[in-house]
Amino acid sequence: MKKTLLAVTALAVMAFGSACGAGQDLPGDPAGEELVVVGMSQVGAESDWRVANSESMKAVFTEENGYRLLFEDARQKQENQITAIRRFIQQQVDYIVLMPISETGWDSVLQEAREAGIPVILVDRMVDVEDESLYVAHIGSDFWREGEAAVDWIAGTYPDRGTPVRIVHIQGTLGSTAQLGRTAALVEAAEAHESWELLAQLDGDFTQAKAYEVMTEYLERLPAGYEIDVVYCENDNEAFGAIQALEEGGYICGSGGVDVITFDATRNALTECMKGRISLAVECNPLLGPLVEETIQALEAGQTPERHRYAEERTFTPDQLTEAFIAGRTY
Ligand code: GZL
Ligand code: ZN
Repeated sequence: MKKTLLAVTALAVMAFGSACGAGQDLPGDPAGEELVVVGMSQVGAESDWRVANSESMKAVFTEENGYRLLFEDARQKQENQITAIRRFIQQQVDYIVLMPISETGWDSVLQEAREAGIPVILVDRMVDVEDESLYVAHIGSDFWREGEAAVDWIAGTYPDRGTPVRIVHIQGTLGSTAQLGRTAALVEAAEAHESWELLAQLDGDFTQAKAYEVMTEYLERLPAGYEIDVVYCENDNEAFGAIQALEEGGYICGSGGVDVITFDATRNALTECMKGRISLAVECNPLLGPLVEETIQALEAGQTPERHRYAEERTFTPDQLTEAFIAGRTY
């Protein structure tokens, strides 16, 4: 009902000029509505991390806090994100918040947003655009640094003593900043340690189902009992799928067996880590809603926000985890 009313209002206002000036607010809003209208394009709901990220946004951008949030789930398709951004432009939202699924393919739609005078804020992953002024700020993670933490752990756990360190690499959504950074750290480290052998690079697309499928297929091609030292999973949901495939293939996951490494460190992964089936969980903080709001508040106040802000992140090993600690985590 609201949308239809809005559409009718928008048409009426277009005929008589917008009620609150271009790019200020939804056209035709009743005078005095001070809600800041945020059009938000989310990647999807592919992982526990993504669900926590969406919840963090919805908890902040509420009417009580002074916002009208238009939230669109792109179901893992870039074209759905581009369609959503064009809809936000037509609705003349005040801000566009984009969690870009991949780095490329954004130049033209972000130019349309700029021509409409709507600031774009990037969250989580990055975009690779010719003109960096197409977005005003980025809040997310340093994925390279996350990968560095993981490969430092491998180097510490497998000191170079001439025997091969056999690593299976399960990548996240190809072309996403999270995949690019976490992959680059591993590939560079594997080149620096001649005893490391990257046995395979599999595309797990950040989902449990895909990781289970590609890991199962890979294990079927391996000689029975072939030694695997590390499985480097670029997010928790991939780790869950890989562990299931490994255990079905007769492997033991954990120290003395296959060392599974994961990124995100959501509660479920921390529980598996506490039990020892995951050897290292690298945190990737999804709770970015408050940081995004700080950026919008700065823009509302006519200030220039920090261009890049990174979430605080750490790593976890089994000895550091207790049920109480995990229960106290918010995601
Ligand atoms: C990382 C984020 C990644 C998570 C995955 O910031 O882009 O996407 O690591 C999610 O769980 O699918
Ligand atoms: Zn991160």
